[in-house]
Amino acid sequence: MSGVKTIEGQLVLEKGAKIAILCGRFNSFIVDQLEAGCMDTLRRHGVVDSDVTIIRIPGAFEMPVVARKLADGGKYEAIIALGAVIRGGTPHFEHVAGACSRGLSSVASDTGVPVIFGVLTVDSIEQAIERAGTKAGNKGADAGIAAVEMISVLRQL
Ligand code: INI
Repeated sequence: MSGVKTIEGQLVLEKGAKIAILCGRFNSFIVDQLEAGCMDTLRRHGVVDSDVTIIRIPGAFEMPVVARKLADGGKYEAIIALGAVIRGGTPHFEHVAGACSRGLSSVASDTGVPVIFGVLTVDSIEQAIERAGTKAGNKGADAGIAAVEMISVLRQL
C-alpha cells in the first residue's frame, strides 16, 4: 500500500446532502430522457426523492442565472444542469452553448458549489439521441453520478 494520501469520492450520497437539477424545456424530448437517466442513477446511489429539487427553465441560456441563485442560497451541495443545445444553420448555437457553459463554470468557481454540466452540445438531433439513453449512454446518468462523487470529494477537503 502506498503512503500517498488520496482523497476520492464515495458513490453513495452523503448524509443530509441535497441536489438541485436544472432542466431546460427547449428540446424537451431529449432533456426528458436525460432527466430520467439522471434520476434513475441518483436513486441507485442512495438518493431519495426528497433529497432532490427539479427546476424547469426555458432553455440552456437561462441556466447560469438560476444556478447562481441556487448556489448563493446555500441549500444544495450540487447543481446538475441538464439541457440539449443542437446546432442549427445559424450562429445561434454558439451563443447559447457558449453562454451556458461559460456561465455555469463561473457559478461553480465563484461560489464553490459544483455545477455538473449535463448539457449536450451537439451537431444533430441524432447525436443528441445517441447521448440520451441510446448507443452513447445517457449523459444525464453520468451527470448524476458526478454530482454524488463531487459532494463526497468536497466534504473531505
Ligand atoms: N435552448 C436550448 O436549451 N437548446 C437549444 O438548442 C436552443 N436553440 O438552439 O435555440 C435554445 N435556445 C433557447 C435559449 O436557451 C433561451 O431559452 C431563449 O433564447 C430565451 O432566452
